[in-house]
Amino acid sequence: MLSRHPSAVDVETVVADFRRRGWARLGRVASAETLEELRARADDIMLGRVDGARLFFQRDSESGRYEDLVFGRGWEGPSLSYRKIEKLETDPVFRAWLGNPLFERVARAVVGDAVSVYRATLFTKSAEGGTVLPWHQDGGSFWGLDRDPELQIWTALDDAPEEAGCVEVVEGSHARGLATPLGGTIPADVAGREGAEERRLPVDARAGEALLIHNMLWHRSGRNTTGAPRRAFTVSYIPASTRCTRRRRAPREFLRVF
Ligand SMILES: O=C(O)CCC(=O)C(=O)O
Repeated sequence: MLSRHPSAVDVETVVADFRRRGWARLGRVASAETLEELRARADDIMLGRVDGARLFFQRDSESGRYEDLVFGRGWEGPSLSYRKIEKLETDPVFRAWLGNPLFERVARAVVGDAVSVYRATLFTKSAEGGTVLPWHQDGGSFWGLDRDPELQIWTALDDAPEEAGCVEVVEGSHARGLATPLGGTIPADVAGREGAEERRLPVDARAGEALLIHNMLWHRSGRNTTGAPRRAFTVSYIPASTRCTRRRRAPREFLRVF
């Protein structure tokens, strides 16, 4: 699956970078065959060619604006315009990728010996442009956990230059913790006060490249103007001892991967 032997990667340096800046490049790690397989699987899932009953789907908004997204509809028929597909830890192809031995080294170095997955998600920007994703953090009470998670590993399935809506970050922003107790989208006044727009750093990526993204890092992505799809797969790794704190429904159990 990997284009490099896991022991050839200087994980300690990558993790030190991640801790300091809130993000880090792991390099081009997916082999050409794996990339093909992941891309084909993404299309098969979106086009309904495989059973997606256990997955969570959300379509792009008509306008490409985040504010215009419609929630709660799930699968809306075959389309390449789904912006987000979750629960991919239940899909054999994505499950195999998220459990690769290099990600295992990274996850154990950051999270500890026993590792579970909080979420495994495809973020896609279709050839038609996709939807803007505003500044946000991936944690807070919205996530319903007994502690804030830290590590996400993001894999580009396609080239993601700036014009394709690459990930953008506010470097170092993870160090200040949550912007709001709820987590998720950063309110516009808070983003303005912190100068997020001026501090924005576009993190372009090549197909097969993986990034480490701290859950507390302010990050976002824009529309895709390339006319070609920009798909990425992101996985949130948490200590296996993490507990779900939600009360209204049965607490979630997280898949143990390492
Ligand atoms: O790929 C994207 O556009 C967003 C990625 C993201 O927000 C994440 O990995 O947490």
